[in-house]
Amino acid sequence: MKMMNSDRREILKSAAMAAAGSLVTGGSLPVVQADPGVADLPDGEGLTWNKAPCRFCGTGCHVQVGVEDGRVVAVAGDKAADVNKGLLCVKGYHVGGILYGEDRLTEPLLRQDDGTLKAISWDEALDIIAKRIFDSPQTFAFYGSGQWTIPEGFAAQKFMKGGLSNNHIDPNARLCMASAVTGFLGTYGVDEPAGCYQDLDECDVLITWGNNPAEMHPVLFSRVTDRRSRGEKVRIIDIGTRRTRTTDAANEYLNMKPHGDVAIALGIMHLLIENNTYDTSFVKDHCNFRAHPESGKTLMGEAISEDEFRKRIAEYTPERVSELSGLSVEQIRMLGDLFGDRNIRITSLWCMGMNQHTMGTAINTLVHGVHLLSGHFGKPGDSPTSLTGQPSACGTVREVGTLSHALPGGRVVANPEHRQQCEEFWNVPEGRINGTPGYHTVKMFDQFTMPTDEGGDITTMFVQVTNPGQTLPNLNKLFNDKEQLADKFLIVSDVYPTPTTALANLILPAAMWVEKNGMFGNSERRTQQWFKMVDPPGDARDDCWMTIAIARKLFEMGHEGMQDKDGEFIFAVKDESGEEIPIWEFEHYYDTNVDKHLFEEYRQFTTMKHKNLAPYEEYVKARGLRWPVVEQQDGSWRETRFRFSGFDDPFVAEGEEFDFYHSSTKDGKAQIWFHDYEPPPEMPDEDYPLWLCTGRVLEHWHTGSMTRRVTQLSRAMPTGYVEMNKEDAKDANIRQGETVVVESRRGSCQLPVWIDGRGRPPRGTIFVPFFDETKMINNVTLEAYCPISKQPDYKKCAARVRKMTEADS
Ligand SMILES: Nc1nc2c(c(=O)[nH]1)N[C@H]1C(S)=C(S)[C@@H](COP(=O)(O)OP(=O)(O)OC[C@H]3O[C@@H](n4cnc5c(=O)[nH]c(N)nc54)[C@H](O)[C@@H]3O)O[C@H]1N2
Ligand SMILES: Nc1nc2c(c(=O)[nH]1)N[C@H]1C(S)=C(S)[C@@H](COP(=O)(O)OP(=O)(O)OC[C@H]3O[C@@H](n4cnc5c(=O)[nH]c(N)nc54)[C@H](O)[C@@H]3O)O[C@H]1N2
Ligand code: SF4
Ligand SMILES: [Mo]
Repeated sequence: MKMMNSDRREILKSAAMAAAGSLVTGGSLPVVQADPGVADLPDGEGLTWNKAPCRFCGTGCHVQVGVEDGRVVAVAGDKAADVNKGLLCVKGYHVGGILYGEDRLTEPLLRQDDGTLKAISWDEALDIIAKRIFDSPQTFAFYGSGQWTIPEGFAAQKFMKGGLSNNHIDPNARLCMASAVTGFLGTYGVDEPAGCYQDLDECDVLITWGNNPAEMHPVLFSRVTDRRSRGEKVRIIDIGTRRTRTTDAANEYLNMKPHGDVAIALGIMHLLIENNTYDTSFVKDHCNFRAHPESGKTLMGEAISEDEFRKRIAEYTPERVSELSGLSVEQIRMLGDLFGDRNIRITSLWCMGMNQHTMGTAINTLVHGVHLLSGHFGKPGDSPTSLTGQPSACGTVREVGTLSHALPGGRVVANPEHRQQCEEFWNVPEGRINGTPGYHTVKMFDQFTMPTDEGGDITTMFVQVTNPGQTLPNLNKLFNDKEQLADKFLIVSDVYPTPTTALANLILPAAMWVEKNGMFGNSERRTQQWFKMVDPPGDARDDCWMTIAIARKLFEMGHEGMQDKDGEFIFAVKDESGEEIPIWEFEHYYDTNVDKHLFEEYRQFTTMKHKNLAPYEEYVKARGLRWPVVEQQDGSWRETRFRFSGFDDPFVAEGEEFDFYHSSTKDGKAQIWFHDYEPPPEMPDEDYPLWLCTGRVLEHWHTGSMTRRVTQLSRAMPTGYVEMNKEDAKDANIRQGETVVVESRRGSCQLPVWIDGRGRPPRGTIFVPFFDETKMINNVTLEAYCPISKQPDYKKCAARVRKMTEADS
């Protein structure tokens, strides 16, 4: 048995190695692999297997985690999981390795006056934090993450809004999903996609609107490409500003200018109206028209008539759209004809190209509008599908509402009824929740890195599960200035040293992934659960515990906000005899399942917007369930695949085909928006003649803090680079591999040049991934953001590339 186990390990290891190894050579990339020949995963002699969602992307694959002698020794694709059916991408195969980097943080570290770090006890660390918050609760901010588990986010949310009456809590998902959220709210009155991954199994045409799922959602994308190998016909149209691995799998590539997506969507709607090929009955029965009022932009806008819509859209002729977008008139007509054809099923996918956009809310609503106007909606395969990036951006950020304006279950702080409902669920006194939205991410860091006497009114910040010192835009302005500000206090919980911990005053060592219990919510409304399987190293502890332990300190110091209406601790958990379990002491944290307590509390919030969740125990049994999950007469729980569609959604009345039951116009209808095209916030000029786009690569997760510590992944993609067009490089006398300076009006960064590499940018454009902490491209990027979602645009700014001079080295 032992032998077999180590055999198995070798098999898993070598398959993963082979997958990673082949990356170096490029060409046809086996980004996705089936379980390498291990059919069953028998327990025995100390090796146990248990399910968990993958730690990385919003696809939400499930893995089986093999644990032996208290260590994760193997990871395999989970055949029982509907999302990935046993498949994993290279990151998934290596997810176990992220626990075992040599420099894991294992003890709290306090920065001394001379800049060195000194190990301190947890109790000392908690005292320091609690004292700072107690002394100035309203200048404290919590910066969280779409990689928080659902209970972690819920605890942070309750601590801030239900405890401190402080709304300065925002997650990194502001940089990621905010425009998708406002796009859904503006269109359907409620957040998150109506369709599910089954759309990818059933569509005839898949359109990617400037995203690169071959590298960013590899297993999901393989659901489409695998259909071809089974002989099914599916046409993939890739619209992008550069060629990528997704382009390699596409039937057609449509190269657009940055911001061209807005014009393209308007152009398609123009043709649907002009050719009278829109879905008249769907529009009549289920849609209204909408635009911003003249007085300015608002989330919900104002109603316009169909005639008014026709009048405005008439200006977006194929010729004009061609000029704005860079597509040819024929390509625009082709897209118009495609959406005008109701005998095919069309799924649109998008991610950061549309969200990180100063017209982010607008372009999200426009693509929903293209699908609504053409009736390509609500049937399997006919769907506008916004993908999430992080493993729990949906679950923790959107559903739990950890944004500075939001409350759990689709509520907002500005609505007095919503506040009152939350106060009741939390059993806290009326008026506890503050009605003014807190700072969104860019503003929060602006206030933190601004000197206090100049109005910088955030003085203490707690960062969990995110690395803003590398990922905020325009780092010189929004983060690096912290170094000069002695009175500002930065607390960072992470698992490894990062550019963020480098400026932290207090570093807290965190437990990660299967070192703790957890729950995530993926891109298709699927809530997933896992149990702790191994101990964290040293004194590393759960993020959720940290929040509760800080709250407890404040409670003991007499902070009123940490008490509920009955004077009890807001995170009190009692055993069967009614005794309080001291979960704030880490040795007692796992005496009970804190995740389960928090989740059951959170569930109550979810029914108002029909995002109903099942009891915790149902998720223990399942490989995730897609909400709304409703109880059946026989006591079983049923998930929902297609929201708003009568054939599947339990909240659509019997006999109705569709019902947008959270319609902002309260008539069951969705909104088709009109927005005028606006130019990007910064454009190439004489001094900075290139468009700079930034993003990701297959092998690395964001800042590389985890994946760069996995040898196979870092070998496969060892260093950051700048993708250049061959002709541009030739004109500037720049060679393949040469290190150059990439600079903008905000900062600069040195990078080796890669020509005709992973991605191929057209002339006049460059692309840089942001995974390499030794090459900080976010010193160069721009912080301009969408006025409604407040999500910054990392996909376009003006830059130049120049040769290195002596002064640079
Ligand atoms: N391997 C890996 N996978 C990941 C991640 C990771 O770090 N590594 N991160 C996850 C996360 S959190 C996210 S958010 C996703 C991101 O997933 P994606 O959005 O797919 O990837 P990015 O690399 O951020 O986006 C790059 C693309 O933006 C497009 N673009 C540039 N300008 C425009 C424009 O004006 N309009 C439009 N429509 N498109 C434009 C370009 O075509 C370019 O290829 O990936 C998730 N998956
Ligand atoms: N240039 C550029 N910048 C971007 C983007 C872009 O496209 N271009 N995209 C933006 C987007 S979409 C996103 S989502 C963000 C992502 O930005 P970040 O969230 O800042 O990046 P990550 O590397 O995912 O950071 C997660 C951190 O948490 C740590 N960690 C892992 N597990 C745990 C845990 O259990 N507990 C704790 N406490 N820490 C843990 C990791 O070591 C890592 O340092 O980047 C944004 N920034
Ligand atoms: S596709 Fe995403 S969730 Fe699936 S294995 Fe790869 S990184 Fe993990
Ligand atoms: Mo993201």
